[in-house]
Amino acid sequence: MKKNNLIILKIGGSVITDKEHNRKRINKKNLKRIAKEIAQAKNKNGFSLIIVHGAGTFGHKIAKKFNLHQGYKNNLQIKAISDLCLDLKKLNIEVIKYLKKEGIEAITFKQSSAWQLSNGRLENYNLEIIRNYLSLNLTPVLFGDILVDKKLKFSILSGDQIIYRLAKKLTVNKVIVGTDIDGIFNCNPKTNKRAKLIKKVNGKNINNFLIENSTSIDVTRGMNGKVCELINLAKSGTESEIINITKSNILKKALLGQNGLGTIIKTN
Ligand code: IP8
Repeated sequence: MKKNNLIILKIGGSVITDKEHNRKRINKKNLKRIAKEIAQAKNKNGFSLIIVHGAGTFGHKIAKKFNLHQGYKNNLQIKAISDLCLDLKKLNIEVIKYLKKEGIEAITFKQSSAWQLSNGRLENYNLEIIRNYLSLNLTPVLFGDILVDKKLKFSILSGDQIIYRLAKKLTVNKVIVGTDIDGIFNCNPKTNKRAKLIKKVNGKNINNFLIENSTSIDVTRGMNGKVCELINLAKSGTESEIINITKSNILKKALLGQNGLGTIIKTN
């Protein structure tokens, strides 16, 4: 693997699950197309790739119902943790299956068996196994999950925090965050037709934008949570871009090196 040839891609849970009806179902059409676009780009440019997918309808509803993001409150949460883990595993298996169908040798890295949180933030996370997978030309696939937490007993790790942690420690060429909207807007584009897309966001101008909370149930703070992680990432020297991967070929273009397809998050 060439050191500077690594792309980290987040596939938003809202894109690959049935967010519209809030059902625990895969959005097969999107997942199939996304896997195809990844394979086409990878075959053309031969980059290494780490994929992180969100939980979508397989995670946020139950996490919210039992307040799993807030840590231990009562024993009803215990069954919910086990149920949530099973659902996340089912979603992850589907993602892996679709990727493999397109010839991408994807492999799950189960973050909750290897890493721990402290107050919702990752602590002592080792990337050795992920590095080894990459050197074997495997494509590690991680996902938003529930982890043991030193302070809260357990909490939720978002895919966006995973992106931040990975990109901070690895030498990455590009960080792409795929969602179901075109990027960051000056107000919520789902509720306001006059919302304007912001092409570049940095630590200074971010406070000028009203980032309303996601319109769906999201325990990891939707777009706000995402932007916070990406601003932190930009501050540590890695820029990222939020793009709409529900639209055909946007992801493929981004993977092939095109910039300016959504909102770029950088320090200056
Ligand atoms: O969908 C959240 O990860 P995200 C994970 O990346 C759970 O925010 C379990 C809700």
